Amino acid sequence: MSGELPPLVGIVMGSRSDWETMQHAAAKLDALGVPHEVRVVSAHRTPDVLFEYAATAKSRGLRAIIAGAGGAAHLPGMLASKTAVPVLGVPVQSKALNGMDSLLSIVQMPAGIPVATFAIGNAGAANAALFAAALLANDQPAIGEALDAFRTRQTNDVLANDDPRK
Ligand code: RP5
Repeated sequence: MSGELPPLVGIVMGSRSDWETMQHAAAKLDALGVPHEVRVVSAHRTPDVLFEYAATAKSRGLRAIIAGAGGAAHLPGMLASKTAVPVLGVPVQSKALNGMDSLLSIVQMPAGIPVATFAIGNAGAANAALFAAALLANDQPAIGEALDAFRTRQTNDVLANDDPRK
Protein backbone atom coordinates (compact mmCIF):
# COMPACT_ATOMS: atom_id res chain seq x y z
CA MET A 1 0.00 0.00 0.00
CA SER A 2 2.95 2.35 -0.39
CA GLY A 3 2.48 5.26 -2.69
CA GLU A 4 -1.11 6.47 -2.24
CA LEU A 5 -1.38 7.92 1.26
CA PRO A 6 1.56 9.29 3.26
CA PRO A 7 3.12 6.37 5.12
CA LEU A 8 2.31 5.97 8.82
CA VAL A 9 4.69 3.05 9.31
CA GLY A 10 8.21 2.58 8.04
CA ILE A 11 9.45 -0.95 7.43
CA VAL A 12 13.23 -0.95 7.29
CA MET A 13 15.73 -3.78 7.10
CA GLY A 14 19.48 -4.15 7.15
CA SER A 15 19.75 -5.93 3.82
CA ARG A 16 17.68 -6.94 0.81
CA SER A 17 18.19 -10.49 2.09
CA ASP A 18 15.91 -9.61 5.03
CA TRP A 19 12.93 -9.03 2.71
CA GLU A 20 11.99 -12.72 2.75
CA THR A 21 11.20 -12.21 6.45
CA MET A 22 10.05 -8.60 6.42
CA GLN A 23 7.58 -9.12 3.58
CA HIS A 24 5.36 -10.68 6.24
CA ALA A 25 5.16 -7.32 8.00
CA ALA A 26 4.32 -5.56 4.74
CA ALA A 27 1.66 -8.15 3.88
CA LYS A 28 -0.09 -7.64 7.22
CA LEU A 29 -0.03 -3.85 6.89
CA ASP A 30 -1.39 -4.18 3.35
CA ALA A 31 -4.19 -6.43 4.58
CA LEU A 32 -5.12 -3.95 7.32
CA GLY A 33 -4.96 -0.91 5.05
CA VAL A 34 -2.07 0.72 6.90
CA PRO A 35 -0.08 3.08 4.64
CA HIS A 36 3.59 2.18 4.85
CA GLU A 37 6.94 2.45 3.13
CA VAL A 38 9.74 -0.11 2.77
CA ARG A 39 13.48 0.67 2.70
CA VAL A 40 16.83 -1.07 3.07
CA VAL A 41 18.77 0.87 5.69
CA SER A 42 21.94 -0.72 7.05
CA ALA A 43 23.48 0.28 10.38
CA HIS A 44 26.84 -0.99 9.14
CA ARG A 45 26.87 -0.30 5.41
CA THR A 46 24.84 2.91 5.18
CA PRO A 47 25.05 4.53 8.63
CA ASP A 48 24.47 8.04 7.25
CA VAL A 49 21.21 6.89 5.65
CA LEU A 50 20.18 5.41 8.99
CA PHE A 51 20.77 8.74 10.75
CA GLU A 52 18.86 10.66 8.08
CA TYR A 53 15.97 8.20 8.17
CA ALA A 54 15.68 8.45 11.95
CA ALA A 55 16.12 12.22 12.01
CA THR A 56 13.26 12.81 9.56
CA ALA A 57 10.91 9.97 10.58
CA LYS A 58 8.73 12.01 12.92
CA SER A 59 8.42 15.09 10.70
CA ARG A 60 7.51 12.85 7.74
CA GLY A 61 4.57 11.54 9.76
CA LEU A 62 5.80 8.06 10.64
CA ARG A 63 4.09 6.77 13.80
CA ALA A 64 6.07 3.53 14.12
CA ILE A 65 9.17 2.01 12.58
CA ILE A 66 9.41 -1.76 12.13
CA ALA A 67 13.10 -2.57 11.88
CA GLY A 68 14.36 -6.03 10.93
CA ALA A 69 17.98 -7.10 11.04
CA GLY A 70 20.07 -10.21 11.47
CA GLY A 71 23.37 -11.12 13.09
CA ALA A 72 24.92 -8.15 14.90
CA ALA A 73 21.54 -6.46 14.58
CA HIS A 74 22.21 -2.84 15.54
CA LEU A 75 19.63 -1.28 13.24
CA PRO A 76 16.61 -1.14 15.60
CA GLY A 77 18.61 0.16 18.57
CA MET A 78 20.46 2.77 16.54
CA LEU A 79 17.22 4.01 14.99
CA ALA A 80 15.61 4.19 18.43
CA SER A 81 18.55 6.23 19.71
CA LYS A 82 17.96 8.87 17.02
CA THR A 83 14.16 9.20 16.93
CA ALA A 84 11.24 9.44 19.33
CA VAL A 85 9.11 7.34 16.95
CA PRO A 86 8.51 3.91 18.54
CA VAL A 87 10.78 1.23 17.07
CA LEU A 88 9.56 -2.36 16.78
CA GLY A 89 12.50 -4.73 16.32
CA VAL A 90 12.31 -7.96 14.34
CA PRO A 91 15.21 -10.40 14.74
CA VAL A 92 15.89 -11.99 11.36
CA GLN A 93 16.85 -15.68 11.48
CA SER A 94 20.57 -15.74 10.77
CA LYS A 95 22.25 -18.72 9.13
CA ALA A 96 25.10 -19.13 11.63
CA LEU A 97 23.18 -18.87 14.90
CA ASN A 98 19.55 -19.29 13.86
CA GLY A 99 18.64 -15.76 14.91
CA MET A 100 19.69 -16.02 18.56
CA ASP A 101 22.38 -13.43 17.76
CA SER A 102 19.78 -11.15 16.17
CA LEU A 103 17.36 -11.61 19.07
CA LEU A 104 19.89 -10.84 21.78
CA SER A 105 21.31 -7.88 19.84
CA ILE A 106 17.86 -6.33 19.60
CA VAL A 107 16.27 -7.27 22.91
CA GLN A 108 19.14 -6.46 25.25
CA MET A 109 18.93 -2.68 25.04
CA PRO A 110 20.37 -0.87 28.04
CA ALA A 111 17.83 1.15 30.05
CA GLY A 112 16.96 4.47 28.47
CA ILE A 113 16.42 3.64 24.80
CA PRO A 114 13.64 1.06 24.36
CA VAL A 115 13.08 -1.21 21.36
CA ALA A 116 9.96 -3.38 21.41
CA THR A 117 11.31 -6.77 20.38
CA PHE A 118 9.33 -9.48 18.59
CA ALA A 119 9.87 -13.17 17.84
CA ILE A 120 12.63 -14.37 15.52
CA GLY A 121 11.63 -14.55 11.88
CA ASN A 122 8.30 -14.50 10.04
CA ALA A 123 6.08 -14.58 13.13
CA GLY A 124 7.94 -11.61 14.59
CA ALA A 125 7.56 -9.63 11.36
CA ALA A 126 3.83 -10.34 11.18
CA ASN A 127 3.29 -9.54 14.86
CA ALA A 128 5.26 -6.30 14.64
CA ALA A 129 2.86 -5.18 11.92
CA LEU A 130 -0.18 -6.19 13.99
CA PHE A 131 1.29 -4.31 16.96
CA ALA A 132 1.91 -1.19 14.87
CA ALA A 133 -1.70 -1.38 13.67
CA ALA A 134 -2.88 -1.66 17.28
CA LEU A 135 -0.92 1.49 18.16
CA LEU A 136 -2.48 3.35 15.23
CA ALA A 137 -5.97 2.05 16.00
CA ASN A 138 -6.20 4.43 18.97
CA ASP A 139 -6.90 7.33 16.64
CA GLN A 140 -7.53 5.62 13.29
CA PRO A 141 -10.89 3.83 13.60
CA ALA A 142 -10.65 2.18 10.15
CA ILE A 143 -7.43 0.44 11.17
CA GLY A 144 -9.02 -0.67 14.46
CA GLU A 145 -11.96 -2.13 12.56
CA ALA A 146 -9.63 -3.95 10.15
CA LEU A 147 -7.72 -5.37 13.11
CA ASP A 148 -10.94 -6.55 14.79
CA ALA A 149 -12.09 -8.17 11.54
CA PHE A 150 -8.73 -9.93 11.13
CA ARG A 151 -8.99 -11.37 14.64
CA THR A 152 -12.55 -12.52 14.08
CA ARG A 153 -11.58 -14.25 10.82
CA GLN A 154 -8.60 -15.89 12.54
CA THR A 155 -10.80 -17.18 15.37
CA ASN A 156 -13.44 -18.44 12.95
CA ASP A 157 -10.77 -20.24 10.87
CA VAL A 158 -9.61 -22.15 13.94
CA LEU A 159 -13.16 -22.98 15.03
CA ALA A 160 -14.08 -24.19 11.54
CA ASN A 161 -11.02 -26.46 11.40
CA ASP A 162 -10.81 -27.83 14.93
CA ASP A 163 -10.32 -31.50 14.01
CA PRO A 164 -6.65 -31.86 12.96
CA ARG A 165 -7.38 -35.24 11.27
CA LYS A 166 -9.52 -33.55 8.62
C1 RP5 B 1 22.44 -7.67 8.60
O1 RP5 B 1 23.28 -8.64 8.11
C2 RP5 B 1 21.21 -7.76 7.78
O2 RP5 B 1 20.11 -7.34 8.53
C3 RP5 B 1 21.11 -9.21 7.39
O3 RP5 B 1 20.20 -9.93 8.18
C4 RP5 B 1 22.52 -9.72 7.64
C5 RP5 B 1 23.14 -10.34 6.42
O4 RP5 B 1 23.13 -9.39 5.38
P1 RP5 B 1 23.60 -9.80 3.91
O5 RP5 B 1 25.01 -10.24 4.03
O6 RP5 B 1 22.69 -10.90 3.46
O7 RP5 B 1 23.44 -8.56 3.07
O8 RP5 B 1 23.00 -6.40 8.55
